[in-house]
Amino acid sequence: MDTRTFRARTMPEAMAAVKAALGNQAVIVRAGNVAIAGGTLVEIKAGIASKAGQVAAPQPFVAGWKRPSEPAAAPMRPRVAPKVVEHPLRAPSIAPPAHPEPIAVELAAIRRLLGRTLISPSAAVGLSGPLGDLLTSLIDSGMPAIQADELVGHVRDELSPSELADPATLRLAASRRIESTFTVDASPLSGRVVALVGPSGCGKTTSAAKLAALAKYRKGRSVALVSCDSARLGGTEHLALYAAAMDIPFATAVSVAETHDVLAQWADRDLIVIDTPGCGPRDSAPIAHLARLLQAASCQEVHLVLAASLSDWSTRAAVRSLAPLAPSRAIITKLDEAGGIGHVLSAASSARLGISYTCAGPNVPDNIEAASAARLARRMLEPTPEVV
Ligand SMILES: Nc1nc2c(ncn2[C@@H]2O[C@H](COP(=O)(O)OP(=O)(O)OP(=O)(O)O)[C@@H](O)[C@H]2O)c(=O)[nH]1
Ligand SMILES: [Mg+2]
Repeated sequence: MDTRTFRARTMPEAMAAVKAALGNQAVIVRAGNVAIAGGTLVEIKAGIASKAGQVAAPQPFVAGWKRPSEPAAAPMRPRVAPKVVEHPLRAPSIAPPAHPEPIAVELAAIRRLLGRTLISPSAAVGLSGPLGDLLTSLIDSGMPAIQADELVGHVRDELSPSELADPATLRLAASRRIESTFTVDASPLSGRVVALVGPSGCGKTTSAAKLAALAKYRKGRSVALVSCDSARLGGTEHLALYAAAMDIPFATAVSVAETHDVLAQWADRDLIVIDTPGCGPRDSAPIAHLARLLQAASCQEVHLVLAASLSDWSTRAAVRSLAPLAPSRAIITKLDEAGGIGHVLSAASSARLGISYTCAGPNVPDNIEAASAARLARRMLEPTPEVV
């Protein structure tokens, strides 16, 4: 039952340490983050699945070698089921935890992991073989380890041994399962006024220009562009240049009054795309101001723009801090610059945001596509390029 604990800065590093120490038969019992002074580390508890399916502490193995203190093997006796003793005490009443949901979810996940490795020996997923490869590649792609383990468990339960041995069938089943971990909402823009919000540098302005171009050139709609980005030098000029190049009317609106005026002036336009300043996780006052502007604009759709190249922490922080702007969908940008995309799919999913568009390059209007669940799942299964 003993396990070893491995800590590293990232999940791939921790997985590499597990694999180096325990080899391909390693079974992950638990994975998560631990707080240390000055930050967090990824922590994995792992052991080796013995034939009986138990997670055993790694032992030095030399053929014919026996521990000096080991007693001589006892004669075989039939195994007797352990006696179950009813506990005489009543269960103590425990105050509800401060955050019941995450703890309950975490406990359920740990129970499932332990159940799989200890109770159901045949179900243990080690790090070797096609299922092990699938688990490793999902974790490398940024999927949270517990979610990846659960997904691999579902695939294993769903397929027969011969199907598991067929790479194409395994890939198809994995792909379908991956698709069920996030939502795509690629329906056409439903609102007349659409705003793009997100952390700085994630591609809001470029995506606003791309959406305007799609509406004007592919759908023949009358479009206007608005910038609320007065926060920094050149904030509005970037979008103004795109607007001029595409012959689309453009205006700046940085106060509630200006926003009312601009929107009244363009009451006849089919689509108004609003670009906004980048907001960080500590920008609660600018976010509150932006919320007032979007309300003044009667904005019907807010898309949260998330660059896939952003770190897991920054992505989750953006999702949380920009929640007051009530985004309903997410645009994922910079797929061309990112390694794994699992963290951004998981963040969008936990905020219940359907993915509307994906962007894989800076070119306007080319590098934008309506999101496709199958394409994103395929991307999750692609090997993440090594950085040397
Ligand atoms: N490779 C790549 N670059 C992109 C993509 N989208 C935008 N960019 C580039 O990323 C940089 C930032 O894009 P912007 O559109 O200015 O980002 P923003 O969110 O408006 O930035 P701020 O207004 O500063 O918060 C620019 O150099 C864009 O050309 C993409 O999908 N892939
Ligand atoms: Mg911008």
